[in-house]
Amino acid sequence: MSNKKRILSGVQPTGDLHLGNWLGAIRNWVDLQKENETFFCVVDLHAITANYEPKELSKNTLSTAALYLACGINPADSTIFIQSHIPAHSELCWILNCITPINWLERMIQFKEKSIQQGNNVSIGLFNYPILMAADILLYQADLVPVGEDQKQHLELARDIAQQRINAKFSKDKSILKVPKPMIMKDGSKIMSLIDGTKKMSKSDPNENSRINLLDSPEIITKKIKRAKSDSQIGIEFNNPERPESKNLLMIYSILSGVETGELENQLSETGWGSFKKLITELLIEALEPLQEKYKVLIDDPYQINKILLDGKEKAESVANSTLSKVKKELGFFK
Ligand code: AQP
Repeated sequence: MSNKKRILSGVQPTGDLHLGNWLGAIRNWVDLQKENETFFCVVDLHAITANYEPKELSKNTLSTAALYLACGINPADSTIFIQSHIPAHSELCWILNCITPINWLERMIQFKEKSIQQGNNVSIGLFNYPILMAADILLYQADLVPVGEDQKQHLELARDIAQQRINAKFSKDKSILKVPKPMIMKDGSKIMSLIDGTKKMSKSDPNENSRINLLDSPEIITKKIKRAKSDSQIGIEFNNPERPESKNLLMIYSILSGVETGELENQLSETGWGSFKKLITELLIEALEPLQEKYKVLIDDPYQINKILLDGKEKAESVANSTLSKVKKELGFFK
């Protein structure tokens, strides 16, 4: 038996992956895959909880998988798969729907925020999103789930469902589902919008200038950073709550350069926004170039990606199906 911890995470193929998805999630997954048993999925069933174009969904699903690989997720160390390829996700989701109190979902902040964004077009799927996420995690009996701060509440819900609604209710002496723990990453766990340092950088923000996409060309990166919100003060600070845009760009700079934020604050105490923006533009272009090169090679070779996703499906499905059978047996389904 391996002592490795099992880890599961995923990104929704709702659009072009951005700097927040990389620095807050995928970059950390790369570091985790050697020491742990890692499962990374493209959560396409989650992506349809908002309005979407069918053609875009399949294009984004493939491109998200290719970006995982380009960012350094290695199929020799990790299982990479597409959520909808494994029907057990939807089946466990239904079972969990039936045992979760509705008021647990009514507290979810992300639903409240996203339903405001979506206006009168809100689907039941959006409300149900955290249950599907719980099914994703619990199916793999994950020990740890790397989550950004924004997803912490959803992970707590998955823990409560496993503990209080499945294990405590349906099993007296043994636990049916593993109760996962969150792995909150310190740096980069929340990268903010370039045009409003108090809002999360997000794929679904209608303003393209709010984010740097991982596949943005050097020209586009230069343009977006030029337009990024700044303030009238000299010096780039990290700890001044009145300057969220300064904090955000300094954090990005620190992660990409590997230099501590405190040291950068000292180095940049006399620097104006114009010079700082040039520095961060150069750093971003340099950091994204190798990843973009790898992406181009991968996306031109669909055979290779399809093979990786098929292998991933087989590995993931055997774990998922075994958990689902166990849950169904304990919950009284006739076999
Ligand atoms: N701004 C961010 N900073 C740090 N981490 C982030 N993540 C997303 N945005 C940031 C992390 O990326 C992983 C996958 O996210 P997701 O695509 O599944 O869902 P999301 O959090 O809803 O991401 P977006 O970009 O905001 O997508 P849309 O706009 O479609 O909802 C998660 O680990 C997340 O924490």
